[in-house]
Amino acid sequence: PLTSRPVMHIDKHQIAQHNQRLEASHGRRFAQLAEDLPNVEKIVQQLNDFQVAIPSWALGTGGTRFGRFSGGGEPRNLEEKIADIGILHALNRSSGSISLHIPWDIPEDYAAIRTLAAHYGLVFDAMNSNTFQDQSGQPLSYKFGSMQHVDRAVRQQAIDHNIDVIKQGMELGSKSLTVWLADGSSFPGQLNFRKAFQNTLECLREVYEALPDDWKMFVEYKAFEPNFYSTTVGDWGQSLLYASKLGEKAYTLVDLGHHLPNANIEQIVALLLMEGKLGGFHFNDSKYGDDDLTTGSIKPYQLFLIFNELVEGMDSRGMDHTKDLGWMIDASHNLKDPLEDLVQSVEAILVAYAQALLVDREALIEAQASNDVVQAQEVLQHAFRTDVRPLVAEARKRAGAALDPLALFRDLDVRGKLIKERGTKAVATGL
Ligand code: PSV
Ligand code: MN
Ligand code: MN
Repeated sequence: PLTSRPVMHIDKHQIAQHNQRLEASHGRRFAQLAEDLPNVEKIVQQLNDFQVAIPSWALGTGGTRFGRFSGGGEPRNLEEKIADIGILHALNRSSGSISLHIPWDIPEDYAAIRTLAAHYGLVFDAMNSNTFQDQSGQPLSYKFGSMQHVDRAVRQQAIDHNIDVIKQGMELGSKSLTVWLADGSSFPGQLNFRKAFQNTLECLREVYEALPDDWKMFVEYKAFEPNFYSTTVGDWGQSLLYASKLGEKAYTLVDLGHHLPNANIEQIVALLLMEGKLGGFHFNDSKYGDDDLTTGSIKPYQLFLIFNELVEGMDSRGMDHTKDLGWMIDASHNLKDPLEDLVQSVEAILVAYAQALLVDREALIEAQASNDVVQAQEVLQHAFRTDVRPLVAEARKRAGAALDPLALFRDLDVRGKLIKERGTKAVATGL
């Protein structure tokens, strides 16, 4: 039984009523699109099956280190974060899992947390460890790094934390650990690069040893920030080095915001897939750096090109789109309602995925084989310029979700009700 049942929830009847109102216009748009597509049923099914994990830290207003402007009604604890993702999942049926960050999230009663998540149809995606901040009561500081640290005792503390996170994840039914390290240096000469790498590798090895057989470890890279001269897992090459040396349960995780400007992320994705070392994604978008803006809000064509490589690469390796890679959002904002923003992010991901599924593979192969550059571009852009939103909406409808989740969120005044329940001053824990 649930210990606390939130007041705000969305039920089947509200969704059915909403869908009924939109059915006529949706039906027309879908039928028109379906007429031109040979494999529409398969695509709708693939969209239906696709799930994107929601990070627990995206449910509050974050975004900048200069200030925070809460909109009110933010989740005050893990239970309320799960309830928020429950709302999101009820609206779109594509957000069926939550990714926790330890110790921002502190599960006290694992069984109760699992029951609560199951109540909303949610499971636990990757667990995230945190050795980039000092926590209260922690004996040693991470000021000069964690796994790269010159002091073995600091390194041990980071190892112990990661192993503890694995144990917590096992209690919750998670199957993966994401390690993102802020380790690096801000000034030339500060660090011996090779020693920093070796120390980090040694620590990761110890954590890897503690990983259950059916778990994966994701090594996330990031070019800069908080360190601005070097980062010890700074790019996909370094991440791939660690993952290769660690073993078959270790993979590279691509966060879209973690590259130097203009990096060709789709090419990185293609090669990691080829090597069987792509583990998963953190979706977001950026103009400058690790901006963590809404996925698809700045470079939708890049997002489509990434999905194009994913679909092509996964299909050629016989991989299952729904479970062989970890799909997660990693974003945090200052301006938008966090739940509305997540509705937009998930929609953008599904739109890019649908467009990639539309690509005429045979025509593309033919164009490539004959060096027909113009035709290759035509093939890709034909898919990208197709308005696939009716496909995504149809998949939602068939899953029992809302045809227009954002409109329903607003019609039901979800945020207003959350504010009533939690107050205007409620601020989520996290960054
Ligand atoms: C670091 O910028 C990062 O992308 C990592 O995934 C962290 O876990 C997350 O952001 C924290 O906000
Ligand atoms: Mn990330
Ligand atoms: Mn990031």
